[in-house]
Amino acid sequence: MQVIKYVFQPHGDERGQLVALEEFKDIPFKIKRVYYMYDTAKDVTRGFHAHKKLEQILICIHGTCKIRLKNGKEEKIVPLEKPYEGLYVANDMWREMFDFSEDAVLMVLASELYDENDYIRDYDEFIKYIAQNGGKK
Ligand code: T46
Repeated sequence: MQVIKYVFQPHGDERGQLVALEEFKDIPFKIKRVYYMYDTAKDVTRGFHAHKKLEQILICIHGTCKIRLKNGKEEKIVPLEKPYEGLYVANDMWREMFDFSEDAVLMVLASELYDENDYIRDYDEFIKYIAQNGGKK
C-alpha cells in the first residue's frame, strides 16, 4: 500500500515560518473545501469511513495526531507531526484519525464539496465497494 506524504516548502526568515499551498502545484487537485478539527478529546478516534470520489490532503498544522489508512488488504499508520507535512488520502481508502495531542489542529484540503452521499461509513460495505470498483491504492 502506497502512502503519499508531501513535504511542503516552508519560507522561513527571522520572523518565523510560512507555508503556501497552491492547487495543482503543491496540492494535486482543485481545492474546493477546507475544514479543520481542534479540541479533539483525548482517546477519541474520528473518521471510520471512506469516500467514493473525494481526495484530500491532511495537515496537522499544530500539535500531532496519527492517521490509520486501510485499503481492504493492508493497513498503515501515519504520524502527522510537522506543520509542513501533508498526507494524501485517496478516495477509496478507509481512514481513522486518532492519538490527537491536546493542542492538535488537523486541517484538511478537500477536492469536493461536502456530500454525505460520497461517504461509505460501513466497513463491510467498503470492502464490497472496492472489490466492485477496483480499489488499487
Ligand atoms: C474525512 C475526515 C478526515 C460538515 O457540515 N461539513 C464538512 O465539510 C464536514 C467535513 C463535516 N461536516 C459536519 C458533518 C458532521 O455533522 O461536521 C460533523 C462532523 O463530521 P464527521 O463526523 O464526518 O467528521 P470526521 O472527523 O469523522 O471526518 C472528517 C470528514 O467528514 C471526512 O471527509 O475524510 O474528516
